[in-house]
Amino acid sequence: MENQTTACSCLEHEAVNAKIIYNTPFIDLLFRAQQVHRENFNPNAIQMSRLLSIKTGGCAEDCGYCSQSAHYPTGLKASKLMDVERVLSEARKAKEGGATRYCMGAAWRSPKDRDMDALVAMVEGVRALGMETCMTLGKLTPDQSGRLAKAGLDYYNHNLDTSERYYSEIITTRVFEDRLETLANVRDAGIKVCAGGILGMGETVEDRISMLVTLANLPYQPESVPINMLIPIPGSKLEHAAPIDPIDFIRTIALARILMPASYVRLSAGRTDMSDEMQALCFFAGANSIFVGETLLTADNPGEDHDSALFRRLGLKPMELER
Ligand code: SAM
Ligand code: DTB
Ligand code: SF4
Repeated sequence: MENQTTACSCLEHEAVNAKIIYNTPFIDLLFRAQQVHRENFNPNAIQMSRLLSIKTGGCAEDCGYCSQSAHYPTGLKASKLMDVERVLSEARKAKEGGATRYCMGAAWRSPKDRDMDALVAMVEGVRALGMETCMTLGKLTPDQSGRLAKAGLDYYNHNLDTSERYYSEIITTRVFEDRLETLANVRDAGIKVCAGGILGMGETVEDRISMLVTLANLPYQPESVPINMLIPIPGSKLEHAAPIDPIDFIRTIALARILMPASYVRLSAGRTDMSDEMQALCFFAGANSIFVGETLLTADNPGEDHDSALFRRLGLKPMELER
């Protein structure tokens, strides 16, 4: 019975089935993930997104992993919402660097209505440059989602970050259900969903599986699934979290690929702490998207020289934009 999956599709049984997949021998797991990957994507093409922090620091939420929360002495200087022109000039540089998706992030619990005009102008401007647009601004109402959708926002990033069970260990200023509500608002407005989480925050394997099962069983699976490896931020609550075992990380990527066959699985934060070999195994396990550039929002990222060398060694190509 141990190895047999059950036919029932309630979330609890989905998690049991997912755990059986997760625990198959590593080589079998990666082989299966790679098969699923090839049925849905070119295995040698990687989608490239670029991030910009359009409003940094001073955030009211207490996310234990974040450099931008006002609750922790991380030493980060807070700034106001960036000018539209500055955002567009940064976006132009990203396009020249090969990015096809531009993701603008703000350290907010939720946007204020007075910020909406500027946000709309950013979406319209970046779209006009010929890139896909993504924003991550915290909680959104149906109205705000509708305005961003009308401006042409392609994706909204809003992560579950961890399992429902572990959520309150990481964040106390909101609940898991709030995240699901925003995801539903965004989806109802017709914006594509980017939702994933962070590994290496002291969660169990079951928490990681549960988070993926929740994502895979949303009414529609997210088009993008960012999997971040915790970047331990000095001063934050999770500064001293024990690092995740790389093999566990790769297994989780493989499970994400198997549970969400047609989604872009993004190897997101934490690549500066991964070897090239670990990243290569993540790509083999079905990751097919990365953030490019020297910085993420506030933390370091490998940068163009390192990534182009890695792509050359692995024979990977940047994915072209399908529009
Ligand atoms: N304030 C918005 C929100 O939380 O939805 C958007 C920005 S927030 C920085 C976007 C995501 O970045 C978080 O949900 C989390 O998954 C990821 N993140 C933030 N800090 C991180 C860290 N130190 N290591 C890994 N991922 C991190
Ligand atoms: C996501 O899942 N990862 C990105 C993006 N969505 C917004 C952010 C990573 C942030 C890493 C820490 C920092 O740069 O401050
Ligand atoms: Fe604020 Fe987002 Fe950081 Fe949480 S993750 S503290 S909501 S910026």
